[in-house]
Amino acid sequence: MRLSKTLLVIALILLLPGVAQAAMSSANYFIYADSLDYGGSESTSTSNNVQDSIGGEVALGSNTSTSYEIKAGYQSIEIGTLTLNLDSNTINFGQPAAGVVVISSLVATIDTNSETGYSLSVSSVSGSSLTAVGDGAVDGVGSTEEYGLAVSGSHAAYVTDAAIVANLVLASSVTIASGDATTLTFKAVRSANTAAQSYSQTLVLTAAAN
Ligand SMILES: [Ca+2]
Repeated sequence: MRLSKTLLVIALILLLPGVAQAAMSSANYFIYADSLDYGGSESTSTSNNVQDSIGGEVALGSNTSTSYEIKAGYQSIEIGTLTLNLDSNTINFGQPAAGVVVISSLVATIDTNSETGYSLSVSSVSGSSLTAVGDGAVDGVGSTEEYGLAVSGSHAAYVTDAAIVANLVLASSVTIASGDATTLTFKAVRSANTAAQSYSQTLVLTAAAN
């Protein structure tokens, strides 16, 4: 009888951390890692900052294989970050003359600690525009109107002038990115037959970790 009670207590101790450990969020907060401990604190000096915990966690630290890395325990967890910065969010071609290719660029810069990199893409397109380029070059050859987007940079996804459509991938990387800049060059040329009106297009750009 005494043995049975002892086993029950041990089982509860092992199960409790599992119940308490999970990412939690509300409208205002996101706690990505937590631990049920009975001690610990943050200690600082002029040179160091140490966060320690006592109890509640076992088998901590980093374990790796050729395909995976596990950072066990909330002290080891590093939440991933990804930032996308645009140096401009507006492109304006003005009123181009017929047959003259007009261009305007912006730079998208990405930082991420994702070890599998990122992908930058056009997630949605709305509004009106000139006829989308279909031959890979916005040059007005053949007196056609054309509109498209070129990309350049170390991780640019293509080398032609592309039609701007949803899910168009602009740049991608398979490694950690630091200040990874991709220049987006919008190009347009109207023909003498292009209908005179105001064209306005809205793009949503999305950067996501791979
Ligand atoms: Ca062309």
